[in-house]
Amino acid sequence: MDNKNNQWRKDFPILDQVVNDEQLVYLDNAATTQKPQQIIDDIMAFYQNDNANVHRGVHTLAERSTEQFEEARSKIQQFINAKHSDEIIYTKGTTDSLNIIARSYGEQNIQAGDEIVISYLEHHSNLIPWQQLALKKHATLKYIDLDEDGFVDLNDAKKKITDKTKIVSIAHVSNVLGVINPIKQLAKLAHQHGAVMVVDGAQSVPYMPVDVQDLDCDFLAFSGHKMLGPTGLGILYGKEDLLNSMPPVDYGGEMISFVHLFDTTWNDLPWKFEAGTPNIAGAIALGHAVDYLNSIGMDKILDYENQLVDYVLPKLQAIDDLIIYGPRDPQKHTSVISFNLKGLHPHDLATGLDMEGVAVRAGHHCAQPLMEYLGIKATARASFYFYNTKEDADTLVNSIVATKEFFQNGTI
Ligand code: 7TS
Repeated sequence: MDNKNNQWRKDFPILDQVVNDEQLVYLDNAATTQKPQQIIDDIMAFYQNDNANVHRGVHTLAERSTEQFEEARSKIQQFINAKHSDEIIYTKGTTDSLNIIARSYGEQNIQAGDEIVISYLEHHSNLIPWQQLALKKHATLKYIDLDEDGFVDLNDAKKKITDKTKIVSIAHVSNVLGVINPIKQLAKLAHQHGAVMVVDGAQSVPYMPVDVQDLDCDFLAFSGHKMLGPTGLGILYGKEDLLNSMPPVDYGGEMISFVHLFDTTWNDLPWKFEAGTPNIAGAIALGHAVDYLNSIGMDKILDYENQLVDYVLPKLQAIDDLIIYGPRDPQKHTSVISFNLKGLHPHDLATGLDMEGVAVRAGHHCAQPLMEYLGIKATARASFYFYNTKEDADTLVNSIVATKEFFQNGTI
């Protein structure tokens, strides 16, 4: 698990650079992952050889680009084990996908007095759409408590999810606490009460095998850029019968069947939800990203990252004055690790780490209600991917110690 023996690292040219006179150690993968050279080449090749708008022309380039665009959809369908490829909607990202669910399914199904249930650890993308929907419809927004490790608490979920609940929406993996939430049980609970289960998969789909049929979730949202693909392209998965029953939210080209002067009929799935020219190169590149991830195997990626956590978490726990959030047990912690050094603002800590070449994120991580729940303002956060190594972990640990000494003594 050192840099030389990591067979994937060489595919990521961006990692091979010096910042602030130090070798870059990129540990901000929960924000966005780096892209392998193969994907960068594929995007260039598309624009060099095949670029044309999809579904519009009978000419050869249009056929080529449409074929690749739809082939990528099938790859993504298989990747999350969806039953049908028309259950895969291209969106701009997780945020866009969640907003579409709220504006389409939510607007159609939520009435005054209904309940929407989320949790305290949600990213703003899985909070504000529900909060605003509840405000607009005079519905009630309820928050499930977290247990002492930071997991969404199933006992509290049993109290909060009632027959009034229409939507339950929970992050599969937290972008702050590094916990994997019990989605399967939550989906069962939601269904027992006649509610739909929405899963924010932004941090889980890149990191572990995700099977929508096994989870029995009704919707899943995720982003291509957190799983080796380009920015601006994400996925909304929904069960076919639900998507068929939902109105489109954006109007324009592609999403129509017939337009008359005073009314319009909608296109079939998935295009009903894909108004306008989509991010064609992005979708095709995400298909290639899925190929790349499959060539490693999602089980292997999960296993590799678990080994990294086993290695780094005890070392971080051994640093005096370093507070680590989420489970103490490495077996329960994903490779998203948030921490604070006592007496130091996380931005100062992240700046100190940047001086050592280590890229981490600091801030509220778009989870202000979670920060409030934890009684803090912000944290620093290191997040690993399969191209990170034990050497990267050692550099992180040594750099935290060096930063601590610098701020305590003015010297390293
Ligand atoms: N949900 C979770 C759990 C996330 O971690 C993020 C992005 C989103 C939703 C939104 O994804 P987007 O692709 O639509 O922006 N999280 C982070 C993060 O933790 N740092 O930067 C982005």
